[in-house]
This record gives sequence, C-alpha cells and structure tokens, in this order.
Amino acid sequence: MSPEIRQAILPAEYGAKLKSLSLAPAWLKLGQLVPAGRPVRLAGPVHWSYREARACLTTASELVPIEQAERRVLGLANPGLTSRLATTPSIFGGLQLILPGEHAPSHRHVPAAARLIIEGAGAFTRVNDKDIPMLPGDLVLTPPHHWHSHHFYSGTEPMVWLDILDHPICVPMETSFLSGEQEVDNDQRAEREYRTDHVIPGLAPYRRPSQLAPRYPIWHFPWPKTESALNAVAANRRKDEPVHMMFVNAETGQSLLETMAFSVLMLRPGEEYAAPTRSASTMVSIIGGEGESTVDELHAKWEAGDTLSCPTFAQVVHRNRSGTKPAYLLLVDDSPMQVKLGIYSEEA
Ligand code: 1HN
Repeated sequence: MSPEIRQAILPAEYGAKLKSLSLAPAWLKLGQLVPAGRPVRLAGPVHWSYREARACLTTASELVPIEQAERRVLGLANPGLTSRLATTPSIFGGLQLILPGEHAPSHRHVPAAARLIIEGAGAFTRVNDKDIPMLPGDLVLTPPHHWHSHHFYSGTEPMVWLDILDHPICVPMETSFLSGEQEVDNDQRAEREYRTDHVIPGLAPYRRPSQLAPRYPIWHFPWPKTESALNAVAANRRKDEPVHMMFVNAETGQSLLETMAFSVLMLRPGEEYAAPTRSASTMVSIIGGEGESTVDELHAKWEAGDTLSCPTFAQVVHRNRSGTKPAYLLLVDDSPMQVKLGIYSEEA
C-alpha cells in the first residue's frame, strides 16, 4: 500500500491528537527511513576544480578581512546536501586561505579536523602548544578539543589548504560546539604529559605499563616522507597491485581519527584503479598529477588541488592520464565510524 493511501485512512482528528501528544505514525515514514534494497542518497558525485575555487578564494581575501572571518574557508558544499554544509554525508572539506602576515586565532571544538596543505610555505598550525610547519602535501591533525590556530611567520605568497572536518556528523548529533576554556577531556591532560615525537616507525617513547598510550601520538605527516614511502613500495609491487597506503595511529594501528580514515593512493603512469563499492563515503583530494575519475555518472578530469566527492556505494574508477608521471590522491573516508557502528559493508 502506498504511503498516500495509508495517510488517507487516518481521520484528521486522530492526526491532530497524535500531533498534540508529539506522536507520529512511523508506518508512513518506513519507506523513507529504510528504503527497500538501497539507501536514499542525497549527496551527489561532485568535482571541484582547484583553479576555479582558488580564484574565488582570492576574491574572498579581498572582500573578507581575516579578523571578520576567523577562518577564511570556502566549503565544498555538495549540492545534494542542502540541510548541512558537507562534502559527503559525513565529511566536510573546505579550502582555507591566509595571506602573509595574517593569523587565524586559537580555538578548539568538538569536531575532529585535519588539514592537507595545497599551496604555499611559511605558515604554521599551532596544535595545543606545538608549532607544526605546513608544506604542500603535508597532513596535519587537530583531534577533538585540541587547541589550534594558524600563523604566518614568513613568506610572501598566500597559503591554501584543505580543511577536513567531521562536523556533518557532530551537528546532527547535536554535540558540536566550541569547547573553549572549559575542561572537557581528562585524557588530554595525560596526552600533553606523555606525547613525544615518534621519530621512526615502531619506536615509541617509553611508558610504564600502567600509563595509557596517547590517543593521538602523531599530528604531522610531512609529504616528503609519505612520497618516498609510496615510491619505495611502488618499486617492489607488481604492476597489477595497487600502491595504496593508509596512515595509522602509531600506538594502536587504528585510524588517525575516530570518525575518518586517511590513505594515499599512488597511480603509476597510465594506471587505472577501480575502488571497491562500499558503504563508506570518500572525499578525494589530488595531491599531485593529472588524471580522470568516474564516480557513478560523473566523469571528471583533475589536477593538483582538485577535490572529488564519492558518495556511499558509488562506482569509482581513478586513472592517471600521464604516461610518464605518477599521480597521488589523498582519500578521506568514514569507514572507521561505520565499522564502530557495525554498518560498514563492501562488495567483493
Ligand atoms: C575550523 O575550525 C577551521 O580551525 C577550518 O581552521 C574550517 C569549518 C567549519 C567549522 C570549523 C580551522 C572549519 C572550522
């Protein structure tokens, strides 16, 4: 029976009575809440050209003083997701620009964040009390409730990076706020005491068995190290084995953030990679190279700085169009959260 017919048989005064008691006939919504066979998808596959977005960022820097904006960010707003500012159903991507001499003041909040640097040099992100240099391709974490500010110490050209946040999940959960000065997370105090740099993989600062491992032991993943690791792995891989490496928490082996996983895909010259069809949504940022992707009905040619939104269950193929140069893609997906919720699935 169609929802309209089911609706029609409800007497009007009964409907009014339910409403007055804050009750709702869920049987009218079942088709929307749990549609047969596959989910309702509002998020579309989308491609954002960095060249076009960059021009709009320049205009923003002329129109909006940093003091007014606090963060001068153009959100990658998926046109299907009208009720929230989001790139995929769970992930926000935004392009942030700061000019030489500017700084974005310190704040902290519930949503977890990370940044992928796209362009420029001379700026730092301060996470809690540590200055992290930002250079193209670097990945920098700001986990939940970590103080962060952005500072330009030297340099003459604007800096641009991709902000990556999970507020599309925190906002509908009604947990998102600036946590400011309040003491919200006791673990963090422990972290400040025990956190020290992990200089080489697998060699961690000593801690007694009674001490907890820091939840976020590494905040900075410089691109030169990532690139040389990918190139080293590629040298030992067969041509038909993808070069796909994920960033992991050095203490736990888990994803860097609770909600999002970060990985880098290297496409060797001419290589094509078909991603598994899965329940996770993915934001893809092109670190370097030139290529094209198919995401369901979207066909997009991309270059460095471009972003793609791959919705849940999308059919995704990435291809390096160069016959001589590698391409590198950062993939951010919500699989860790879906696994924790027990809802992650993929097709073989
Ligand atoms: C935020 O705090 C930053 O700290 C960037 O750089 C983008 C987008 C939405 C909400 C908070 C930042 C953001 C953001």
